[in-house]
Amino acid sequence: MIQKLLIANRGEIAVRIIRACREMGIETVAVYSEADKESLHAQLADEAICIGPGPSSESYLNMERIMSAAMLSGADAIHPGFGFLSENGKFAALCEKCGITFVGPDAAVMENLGNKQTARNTMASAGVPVIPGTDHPVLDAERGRADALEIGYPVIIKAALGGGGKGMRTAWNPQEFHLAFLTAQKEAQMAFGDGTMYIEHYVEHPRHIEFQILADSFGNVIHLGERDCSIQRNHQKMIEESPSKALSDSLRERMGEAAVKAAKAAHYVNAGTIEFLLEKNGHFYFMEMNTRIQVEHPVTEWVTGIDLVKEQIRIASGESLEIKQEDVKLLGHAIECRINAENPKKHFRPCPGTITELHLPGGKGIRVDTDIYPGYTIPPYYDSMIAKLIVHGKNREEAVAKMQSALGEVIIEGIDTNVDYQFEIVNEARYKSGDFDIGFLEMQERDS
Ligand code: MV4
Repeated sequence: MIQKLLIANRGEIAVRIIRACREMGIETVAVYSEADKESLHAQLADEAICIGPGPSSESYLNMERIMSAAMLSGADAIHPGFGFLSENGKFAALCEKCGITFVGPDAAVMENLGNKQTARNTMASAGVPVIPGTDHPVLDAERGRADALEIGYPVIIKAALGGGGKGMRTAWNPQEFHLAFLTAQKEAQMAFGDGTMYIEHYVEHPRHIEFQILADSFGNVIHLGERDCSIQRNHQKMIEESPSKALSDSLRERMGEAAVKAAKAAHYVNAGTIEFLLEKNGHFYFMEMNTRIQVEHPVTEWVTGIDLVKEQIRIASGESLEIKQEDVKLLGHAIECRINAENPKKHFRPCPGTITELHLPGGKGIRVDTDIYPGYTIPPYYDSMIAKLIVHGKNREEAVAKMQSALGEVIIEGIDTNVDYQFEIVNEARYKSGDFDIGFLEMQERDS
């Protein structure tokens, strides 16, 4: 049983976790940086402990300070949220060592999946479809060049410790390979301190489809359907929805079975996400597995009626899943727009500052997950996402109409935001048709 939980995070996700705990009768401990003294999460928690200066490296990424706060407050569990330490195997291991429940999978499982090459091999051995590619680490360009020829061009060179687009280059022919490899490897070395690479055939014009899974410590694994996250720019997701227009019931069943198989193969426990690339012809491939609660979890919550954060906490407490696969029904359609403090007209430059005026939409089928309030000053140190606007309708058409209406109502003064940019997207014919792939926003930018 978890009685007191420390949230090793900030912003809207910290608030989201505090709310789940309050409903469950669990005491909450917030940690906050000196830049977050006025933050909502620090005010809403039962206790709040300052863990250091604004820069993340000295606060939200500092394992020792967070662990000290957990010890000091007598917390018996830590929820890492997303970002920061959420996928750090060393932190999960430290929790284990200190006798604190980490709300997530155990360290070894996290590290196996964190290495995209070993994750690929785990999935391939279990019979989960993976993209044709290397089954060994690639450390030098010459070896890679031979592998690429065997795989077939175009290829994509990825960092084993990467994910999210860093340390990644495509090569369209053998002439391009050498430079692409060295560039990707150098970037990987800089970002992750490791130049281990792997190579895959480059899949053109796919959708990004991810499956939410829940796994308890008794070997029960279920999937909660998919999220279509194809609307993104520079590997930053902008709009996510569930269900995906690209999935028939039978494809959903097959991809869902593959997702469950993937989680079982990894000996996964807690909430997790299996990312797939889906080709237009219906072929799908495992890409990576995320071992955290994700930003876009609310769309799944809305179509399934399942509270994912509560399930995470129940699973971490050692409870077994009460939901059976046949009980999971996807009802209606949900869409999420990420609202960022940034200026789309200035290359999406982040725009911290003070919110002078604020109106957020509401009503039937509208949910806003945020930590902002009038007079709040957004600090410059963290991610620019300040709110998530989630809508639910009986079908995609109604959900899109609701998103158009809700975005049109938002007033955030004092800072620049991407609200108008999001409004334009959801009013585009191509977006409304639902016929898009991961190139949608890049296409847009070339047009305008
Ligand atoms: C790919 C791919 C095509 N083929 N792998 C981007 C981030 C990282 N998670 C993997 N990514 C991709 N891997 C193969 N073999 C295309 C991408 C990709 C992408 C994937 C999902 C959503 C948006 C994307 C944007 C550009 C590239």
